[in-house]
Amino acid sequence: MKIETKTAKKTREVSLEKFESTDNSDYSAEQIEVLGDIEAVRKRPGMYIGGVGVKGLHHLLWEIVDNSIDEALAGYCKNIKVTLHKDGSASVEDDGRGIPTEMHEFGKPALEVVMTKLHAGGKFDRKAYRVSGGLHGVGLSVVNALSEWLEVKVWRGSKEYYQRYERGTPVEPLKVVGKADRTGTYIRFKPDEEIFEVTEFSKEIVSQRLRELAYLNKGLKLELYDERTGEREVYCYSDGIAGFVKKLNSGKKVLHDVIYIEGEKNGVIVEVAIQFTDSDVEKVLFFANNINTTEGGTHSAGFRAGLTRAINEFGKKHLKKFRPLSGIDIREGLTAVVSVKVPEPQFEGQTKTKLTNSEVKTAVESIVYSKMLEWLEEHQGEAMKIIEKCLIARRAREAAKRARELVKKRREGITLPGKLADCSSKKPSERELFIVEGESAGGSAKQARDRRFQAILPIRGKIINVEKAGMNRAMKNEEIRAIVAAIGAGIGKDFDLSKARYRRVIIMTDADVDGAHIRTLLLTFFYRYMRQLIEGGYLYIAQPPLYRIKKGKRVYYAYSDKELEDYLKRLGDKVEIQRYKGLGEMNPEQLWETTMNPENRYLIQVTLEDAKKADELFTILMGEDVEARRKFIIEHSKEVRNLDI
Ligand code: 0RA
Repeated sequence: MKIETKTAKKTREVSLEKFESTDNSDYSAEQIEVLGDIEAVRKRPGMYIGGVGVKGLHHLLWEIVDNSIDEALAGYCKNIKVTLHKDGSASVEDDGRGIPTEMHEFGKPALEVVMTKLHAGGKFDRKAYRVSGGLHGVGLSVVNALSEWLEVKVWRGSKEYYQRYERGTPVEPLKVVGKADRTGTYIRFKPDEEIFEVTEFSKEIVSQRLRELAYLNKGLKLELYDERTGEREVYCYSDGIAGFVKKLNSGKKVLHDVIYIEGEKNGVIVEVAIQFTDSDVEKVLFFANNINTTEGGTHSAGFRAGLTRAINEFGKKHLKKFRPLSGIDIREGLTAVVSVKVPEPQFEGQTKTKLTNSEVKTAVESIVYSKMLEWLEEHQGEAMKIIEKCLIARRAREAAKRARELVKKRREGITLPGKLADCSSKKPSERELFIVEGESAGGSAKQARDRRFQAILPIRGKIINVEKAGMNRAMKNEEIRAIVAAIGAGIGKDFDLSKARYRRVIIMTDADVDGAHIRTLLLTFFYRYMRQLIEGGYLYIAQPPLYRIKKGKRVYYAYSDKELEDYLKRLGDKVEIQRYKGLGEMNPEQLWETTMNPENRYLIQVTLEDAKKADELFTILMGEDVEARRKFIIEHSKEVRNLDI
């Protein structure tokens, strides 16, 4: 079919002028309203078609195609042909009833009203399953207003009609141009370059949507002819959405033939195609009145509820000790298309693609439940395969969950250890943790500390040798667990310094062999499992004084033998010297003054090298020769003491 195109008026002003120049006496309120409609659409196209880019451009085409589809849904149209023309226009031809041409309002044919008035409908409004509001269904007048020109042909009542519009306004009245032995509508339009940023139709976008529409409307033949390239494609699927699911699953291992379910309830037409695969992905597409409702809605809720109920009902009836499955496990490996046709659909959500009609949930749920259960009963072998797949999915999910929980529990060390005396400050930057050997020293430290920013964690006796134990066994050790929990930043690969609850972690042990041993064990542990703590400069060793020197009423503390010598030289004789062997020999005030008070104390910041040395030395320490070990510890303990004071 070929329609002669006349030269279009270049600007809107010109075409309006032409309209205004017609006889003023005929200038009715109705005409003013129509002009206002066209102007409104051209002023704010985005309001009607969402934008003036690729999407908005194609929206024009979908508006017409949707109208033809409506004819198909009403049962009058079997073929729709879309052509993308060389001149940038597009046309849609269908074999529906044809747009009504009889006189309508204000002495105008219905066709002209439909083409020029926003939300025109009136007595010609085809209510059945129209997509109203939101994205679609804005009306042909919007397409017309945004087209440089539009031509329409209607075959109806054995006649062929023709009319042409430019930028929404008719350039001539509707005319009978011939006889017809068919019915239908042909609309060809050229998107206005004054309006659209993009004016070239995309073959890919058009063909994809037409194919989708063919799947969604079984038996309907949709043809695409791209005149620009000469390509022609025809889409027609006698098995509708069942074919859609088959295509989605091509290449996958499927557990059974596609299950096709259809039904109608409360005016809602429900169609569902289901096929389970052995994969672990769920792919379910939802459509309402041919719109892909990506945000789901009442149809998706109904589908899930109905499917879950059917499978659980079947499982309960046929399996001993059956524990009801959750929807998540049922839907693993599921491919499905759910398509509903709703008389007055309501859409909400970010992109207006969420269906909210509540009657749809009930309809979908009850149809899917009863028909699915029926299918399962009639195909028990395949039904068992499906149930088995669900049980495997559940087992895998529960195992993964347990594993995750275990890791999490370990990382968090459950809760803060009971023997931790935490500090009150909430600022990690000023918080410090003293790891103190022995209950009695721990007790003194608790009394001595400044509880605002100093926390005390007493640890008992020998902690486990992590060098030998490995992380899992190390984590079973109560002292290690307490340390991990108190620091709160995890352990090993999971360690996250940014989560550390303290800015300084201070090892405070006695100045004897046992103290040195524990310090070395701790250094080894931190080196192996919290290396970032050392690299970040968070780990310290406290230095209690070695000697207390008293002359008269004055007291001095020496932290090394050299310091003691210096004091003795300075103070002369008549001095009392006390050698500290353990933290327990100091009262809380002395411990505060000498070791914990930031004003007076000496702290050694542990470097990675120190810790590495401790780690290496430890391997030797663990030998069988007790005497060698003893000697070694004493030497090593000196090394640590002399690190940097
Ligand atoms: C209004 C009423 C009727 C059909 C149509 C519009 C109609 C519109 C388009 C747009 C493209 N193709 C179309 N086909 C039909 C119902 C007419 C009747 O009752 O006879």
